[in-house]
Amino acid sequence: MTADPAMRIDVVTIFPEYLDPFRHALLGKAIENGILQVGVHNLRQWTHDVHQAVDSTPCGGGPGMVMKPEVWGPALDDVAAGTGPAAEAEDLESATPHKGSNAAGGVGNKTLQHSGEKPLLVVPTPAGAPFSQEMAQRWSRERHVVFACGRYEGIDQRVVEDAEQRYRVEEVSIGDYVLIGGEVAVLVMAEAMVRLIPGVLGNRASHEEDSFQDGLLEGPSYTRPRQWRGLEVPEVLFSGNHAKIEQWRREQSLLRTQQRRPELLEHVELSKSDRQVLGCD
Ligand code: 6GU
Repeated sequence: MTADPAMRIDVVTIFPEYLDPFRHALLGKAIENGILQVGVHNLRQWTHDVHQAVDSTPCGGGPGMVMKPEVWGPALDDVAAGTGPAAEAEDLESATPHKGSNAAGGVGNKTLQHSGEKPLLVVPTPAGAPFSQEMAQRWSRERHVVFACGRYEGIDQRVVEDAEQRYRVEEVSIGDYVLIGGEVAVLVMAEAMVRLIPGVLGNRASHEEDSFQDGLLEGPSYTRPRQWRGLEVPEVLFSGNHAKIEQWRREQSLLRTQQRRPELLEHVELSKSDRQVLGCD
């Protein structure tokens, strides 16, 4: 037996192989260390017909196809409860398993049903609320997160409405452009969320200075050599004066934000010296 992971993620999709990147790098490491459990489920397991149809023509006409409620409903019921095909699914293993933390495999989500709290259901859609660092922060404290990947023109809206009985539901977009399906958006959101779980990033302080954590973009970074292809590392970084270095980094952050994302400055508390840097006194 291994200790309960900090978080379990389940993904329901018609393209399970799209989620393979979960097994690599940071996410794979979190799985290997027993912090994270991931189940990926093929939606077609919940179809009833020989063609395994998951979609149908839209009511009222129009282009594209809409994903069927009779398939999604039972799929989300089973994933919430850890029953049916969802109970049989093998958990994802890291691409580089060697510590054996997940080697038993297939443990499923049976321990989750006693936690009392409804799991979080995230439905990726370009019509969703904008995904943000604040959301990633909030989700990183969840015990069970389920992602429902729609394709085509989306999922019958009644599925989302009905899921409220078993889940807390959020429809979320990762930006103002249209993807073919939610799978890549799930990878984006999961990575942003999982890296914030304590113990996933080696350096605990390292996300306190992230872009967006203080509402500003991060400034430039440098490493040795001090001179490279005729370009110098800014002098101040070798001064040994930490207060001066911090002040310089703040200036760089402010100036870069003003240039690239000026709208972000409206939500940041600016000191007198910040306003001087920005030339708005
Ligand atoms: Cl979350 N899903 C899809 N299909 N397209 C998107 C998106 C999500 N966010 C932006 N475009």
